[in-house]
Amino acid sequence: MALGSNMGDREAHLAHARARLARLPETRLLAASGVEETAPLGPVPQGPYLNQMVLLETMLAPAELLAYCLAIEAERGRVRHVQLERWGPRTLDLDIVRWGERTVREADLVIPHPELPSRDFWRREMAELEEFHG
Ligand code: PH2
Ligand code: MG
Ligand code: MG
Repeated sequence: MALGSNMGDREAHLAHARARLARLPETRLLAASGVEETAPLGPVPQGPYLNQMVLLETMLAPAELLAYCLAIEAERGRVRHVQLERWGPRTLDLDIVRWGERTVREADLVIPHPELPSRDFWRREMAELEEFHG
């Protein structure tokens, strides 16, 4: 799962996300990559991000994990605007990037994440977690 923040206390938002993910039911946080600052991608002018990747082991279903992610984002005051939401600034963004070898193609959830091939920092952070893969 990818963590991202470019508004407010970015470190605190990521720390909150790690703590909350680690305490989800039937879920363990197995590893976390380093936190890195990255230039904003996309068409919207905005500040730099802190990004990080974490490795979870969970018995939750993908849709259940997604629902928890949206709730955790909301805890950090994230407001979803109609316009520019897809690329705009955010206090906390939690994206499910990979789920082992599984694929998901739902209206609100696509795994692997479609941006994975184009985000060097995601692939770099994921490589840091490689040694923990089963
Ligand atoms: N997320 C976005 C848009 N742009 N840029 C960086 N550097 N990192 C992100 O996580 C990011 C972004 C939409 O989710
Ligand atoms: Mg995102
Ligand atoms: Mg997102």
